[in-house]
Amino acid sequence: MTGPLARVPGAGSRQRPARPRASRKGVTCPYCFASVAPQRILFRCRGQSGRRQGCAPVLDEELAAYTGSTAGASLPPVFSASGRAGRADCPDCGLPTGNRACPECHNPLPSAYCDSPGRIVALVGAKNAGKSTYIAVLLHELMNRVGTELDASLVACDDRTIERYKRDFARPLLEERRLLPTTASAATGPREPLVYLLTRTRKGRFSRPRNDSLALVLFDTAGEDLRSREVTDLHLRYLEAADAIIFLIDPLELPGARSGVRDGAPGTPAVPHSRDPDGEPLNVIARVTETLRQRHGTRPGVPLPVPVAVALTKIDMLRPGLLEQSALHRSRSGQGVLDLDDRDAVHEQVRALLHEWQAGQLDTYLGQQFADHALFGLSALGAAPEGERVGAGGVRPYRAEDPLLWLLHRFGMLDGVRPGGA
Ligand SMILES: Nc1nc2c(ncn2[C@@H]2O[C@H](COP(=O)(O)OP(=O)(O)OP(=O)(O)O)[C@@H](O)[C@H]2O)c(=O)[nH]1
Ligand SMILES: [Mg+2]
Ligand SMILES: [Zn+2]
Ligand SMILES: [Zn+2]
Repeated sequence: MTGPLARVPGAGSRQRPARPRASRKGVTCPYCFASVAPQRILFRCRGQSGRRQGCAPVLDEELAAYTGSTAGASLPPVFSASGRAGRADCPDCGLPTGNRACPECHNPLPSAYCDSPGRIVALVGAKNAGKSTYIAVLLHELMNRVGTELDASLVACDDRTIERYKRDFARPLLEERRLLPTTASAATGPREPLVYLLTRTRKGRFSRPRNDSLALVLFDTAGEDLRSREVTDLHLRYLEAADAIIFLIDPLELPGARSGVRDGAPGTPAVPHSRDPDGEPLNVIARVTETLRQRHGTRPGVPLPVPVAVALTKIDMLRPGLLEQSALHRSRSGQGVLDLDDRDAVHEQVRALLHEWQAGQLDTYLGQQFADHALFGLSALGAAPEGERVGAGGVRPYRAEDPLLWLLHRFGMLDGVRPGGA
């Protein structure tokens, strides 16, 4: 990057960032989304792993009820104690433990999660919008290229997250290069969020390095479940607990966008998937917005405070001419910072595309309903799939991390710069 860097603190230049959830409200469990007061947090005995022998494992019925299986639910017992100190002595074996658990579902609450308020990012979008593919790719990027760039580590908070990410996302899509199957409705079986802790080391010029943590909770919703007003209970709580929303839109579903699609691009359906008005992007956004309003208790007309990143997916399908010499065509600049000039340019370009595609309503609606929304364009795969498989070049994501970088900036974890110096 050249030119003077105008460093804008993570606190944001245009709007103030959403404030962290006040800790007196306690933490929101990233598994069942219950709001838990600090003194109600349970501890789990360290068990028999250390040199000194703790309690033997027993079946944890709450945990088994949550996962829907007794496998993996035999663990040392939980007990209650003051959760403030972060440590407590097990009343049975006397050993101190720092392992904490949710009083409702008994899932682990990592200490970094209890100590720094977690951020729950809800990922929503209509059926076939590209949510599952995006989760697979975004997490991989954060664990590799983008993580390195940000000096950030992404660590799963529990073994089930590791297992599920491998089995349902990374192995099929990234290793075997098969497209992911349609996500089954939550009605057919319990589904769990993927829970990670993203920790960034920030080196101040004059201060010691400091670690900032963000609990990243991603719940792969089935687009099908967002078609009706009767969203499942866990779903509802997930949306209500969300500190930020990433909304994915398949541009091919927008009425006027098809003229902007590559001619005969492989994988282009002859007609958009949803001829069904319930699945149209604006209607899905409107249903999610209604749900959020119930939680915030805001009157219609008062914009909601939760930041919303709205991304057009699959932009590899757009005609090259449409993107040439545009902000979206450039790759993102900046290392470990958010380039605010680039951000503004991409936002404006996507806005212009929406209006050109007779989807200006979407932009207007977002502006009315949300105090803070940003538009993005990305491609998780980087190229059109071939049949049931990823294209021959493999998975080559393009600007997939942009929405998350913007949210990190909003959360005060990533500085913004204006390379122009404005
Ligand atoms: N060209 C292109 N196609 C993509 C991309 N990402 C996803 N797709 C296509 O979109 C299809 C649906 O993607 P998914 O990630 O399964 O969509 P979803 O939103 O999880 O869908 P549901 O689970 O049904 O709600 C994939 O099978 C691909 O054909 C992309 O980056 N580029
Ligand atoms: Mg899916
Ligand atoms: Zn014990
Ligand atoms: Zn819980």
